[in-house]
Amino acid sequence: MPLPYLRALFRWAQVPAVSHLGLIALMTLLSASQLTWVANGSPHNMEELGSLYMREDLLPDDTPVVIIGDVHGCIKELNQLIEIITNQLGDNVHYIFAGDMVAKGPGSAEVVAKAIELNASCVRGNHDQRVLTSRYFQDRNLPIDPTLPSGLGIKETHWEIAQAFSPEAIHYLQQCPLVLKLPAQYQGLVVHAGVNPTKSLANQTPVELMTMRNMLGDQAVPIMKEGRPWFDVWEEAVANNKIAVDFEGLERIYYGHAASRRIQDLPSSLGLDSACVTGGQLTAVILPGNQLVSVDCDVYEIKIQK
Ligand SMILES: [Mn+2]
Repeated sequence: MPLPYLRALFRWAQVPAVSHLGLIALMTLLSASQLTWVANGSPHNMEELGSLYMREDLLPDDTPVVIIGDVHGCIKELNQLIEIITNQLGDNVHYIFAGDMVAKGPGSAEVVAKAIELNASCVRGNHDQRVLTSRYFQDRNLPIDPTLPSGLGIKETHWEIAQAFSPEAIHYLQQCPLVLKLPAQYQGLVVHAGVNPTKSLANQTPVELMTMRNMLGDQAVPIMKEGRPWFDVWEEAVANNKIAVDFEGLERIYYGHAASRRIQDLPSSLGLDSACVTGGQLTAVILPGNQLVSVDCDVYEIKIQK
């Protein structure tokens, strides 16, 4: 595991020094399902361990924050959106990408280059992860693992993006955590797909955070035809004071991933994926104030009705 990830892990675990004892303490903090995933050899998981946790250090307290929904390689629309925000707020803005910056649209490399140029933060989406997983296999000359979880399986497009990406672009995606805690005044966090309201923040799994759409009982599922939208369950949990202790002060969840649901602006959650790549809009929210800004998008992918 690269050293920066270890450092992030130990910072999260509040283990003061990188040591064998620290590593043991860390492993006991990981949930059983995460350990199983590691043990099964899904290789991207090892790279991801260090990114499971929040990079609070990346977020300045005194700068407006702009969270951008799923870009999916739509570089023209991203540039238009940033131009509108720059005209309104100037350059002293901290951008956060809510995941799925890459794949489907025409400009994955350009979008990541723009994020690097902006010194933007990010959370990792399932498509970003699929590119990282592809690169992992390519670097080691390994065949694709056919048992990857639903929503994280590799398609040709992820494989090709990974082959074409520079080391800098890959590194950018690698350092995107699964959860990003916002500065305290916003009382929220950013995640790609959603959170499982029945569990603590510390016990969320990478698969849930990157792929979930609904809750079926206490299970997060990546599909919409069973169960209820996870954010409905979350809203009820917040309203009834039923969230885990480590979510307190982080009640408003900003997320992407749910293109077919478009903007979902609820008291304790805001869905920002307005389906740019299939000809919808690219949307951002400005904090403080929760102002939504959108641009219309060309059609890059035809949505297949399932
Ligand atoms: Mn997604």
